Amino acid sequence: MKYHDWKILSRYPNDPVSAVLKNRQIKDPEKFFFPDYSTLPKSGDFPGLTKAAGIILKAKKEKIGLFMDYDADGICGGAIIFKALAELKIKVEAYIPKREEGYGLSAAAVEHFKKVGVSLLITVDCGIRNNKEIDLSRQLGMKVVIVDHHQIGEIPKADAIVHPLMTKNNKLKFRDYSGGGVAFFLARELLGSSGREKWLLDLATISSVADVVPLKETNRTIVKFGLIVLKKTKNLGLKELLKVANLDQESLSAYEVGFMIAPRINAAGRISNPRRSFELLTSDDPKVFKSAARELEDLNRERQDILQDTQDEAIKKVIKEKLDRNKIIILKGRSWNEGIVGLVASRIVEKFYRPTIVLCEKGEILKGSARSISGINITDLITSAGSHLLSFGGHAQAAGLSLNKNKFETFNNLLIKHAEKESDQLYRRILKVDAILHIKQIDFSLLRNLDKMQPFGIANPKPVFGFENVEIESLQYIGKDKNHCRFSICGNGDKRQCIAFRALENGLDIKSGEKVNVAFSLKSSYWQGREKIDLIVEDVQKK
Ligand SMILES: [Mn+2]
Repeated sequence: MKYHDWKILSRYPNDPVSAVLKNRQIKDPEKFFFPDYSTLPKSGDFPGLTKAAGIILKAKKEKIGLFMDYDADGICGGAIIFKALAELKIKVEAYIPKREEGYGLSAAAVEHFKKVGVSLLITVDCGIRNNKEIDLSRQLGMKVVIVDHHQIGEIPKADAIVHPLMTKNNKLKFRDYSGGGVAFFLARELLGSSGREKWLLDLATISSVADVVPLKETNRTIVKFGLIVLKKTKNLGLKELLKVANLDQESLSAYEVGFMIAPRINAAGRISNPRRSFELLTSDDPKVFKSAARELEDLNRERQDILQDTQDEAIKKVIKEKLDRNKIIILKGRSWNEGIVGLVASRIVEKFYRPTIVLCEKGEILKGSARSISGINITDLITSAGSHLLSFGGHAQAAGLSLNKNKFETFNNLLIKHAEKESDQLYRRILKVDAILHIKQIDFSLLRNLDKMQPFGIANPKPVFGFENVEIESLQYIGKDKNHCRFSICGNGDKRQCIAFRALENGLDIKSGEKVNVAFSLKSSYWQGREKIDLIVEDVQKK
């Protein structure tokens, strides 16, 4: 299938769960299984928190403006602040920029706030790099509070900055929060740690999962409790969204948040107006949130169609022009959608396992997104050709960039040359297998114990186990296109059911009677009213 090799972390442990915990360097399993809400950072330990809350509460009779990023993290973060202030009967003027307005606070937005009489401006999930716009706001007589989590450059001259990476008065042990996570702490402060803030953990959870921050330490606490809140959310729009999306509220996990809920909230910002997502999450008017939920459902479907078409076109292009012979794939398309190119880049990385940049044309300018593979810092690579770019920024695994069309050839050639220096070893896709087990070790008790490790996601992936030298039996292709493969695996008189999704696409080539090694994760499902265990196949190695 798609992995070059496995990295086996343990063999035949008596207790598979202990083996997984050890692999992840989790030293105190009880603390990990049962996070304690009271271990969230105290007000005084979080930079800027008390000062920002003081400024906001003092301005409660004035007009307060709220600006946020247009993605799921920013919008949920903005909604958290909006709702916390609504609890205190404080109304705010919200401005959600469209993607075309560019990332972060803009002069146009600042002027809008001034025009409508705002005297205090709060930025959420952006602002820390907007020194110029912050200066402008202050020149126009507005106070500014920044609530952000992005990399800090020169510190802007705001009245208060709530940011986990500030060095002054920072007593945080863990600092890798999402923008919405940071907003949650400000909401808690505004509400006087009354406990009311807990109802906002549903939004903080969507932010954390959508922004792919590591689900460990206090982020794990936020998401673990946030999922409980989400299952009984008081957020009417969110409830409606779950209903329209046909999601079972009782069985929500981080997976549904990341792959079903966040994409719908993001869909508006990608191909339409992100204000609709904000309205969904903040309105108590059934007319508003019902139509917003419906619209997001439609936009998400449209987004999926556009993505599929663009992705097909991009993959064809890679194959036809043999772009995957290079150590970086750079693609451009004239009619590609700006809000989609990042998703396309992710799919290309997934398929060809190479760092990838996907650009779309906007007049004389190319704009795009980059995604990378483990071990290659894409922002460093892009920076190595930075003199040919109009703008760029990002982190190790993802970046955004823009350049003049006439610079494309130079940029393209330079980056391909620089990527050549990356070690071949990094281009081998390695599957981490937590433990090789005996077939009989897979049972309901293991499944229950693994469940305590939820929520799974970044930095706490679903455990993967393996069997060695087992035999395939009763293999059949299932599904509409006969693309999925179901088979039994047996050895030493034991037998378990496996399913390999998209088996044909992934190049799975096995027959009944063959001896193989198989790597899998576990899932329970119900069939004819009875619970059973499925082994979801991650990879198969032929003997
Ligand atoms: Mn963010």
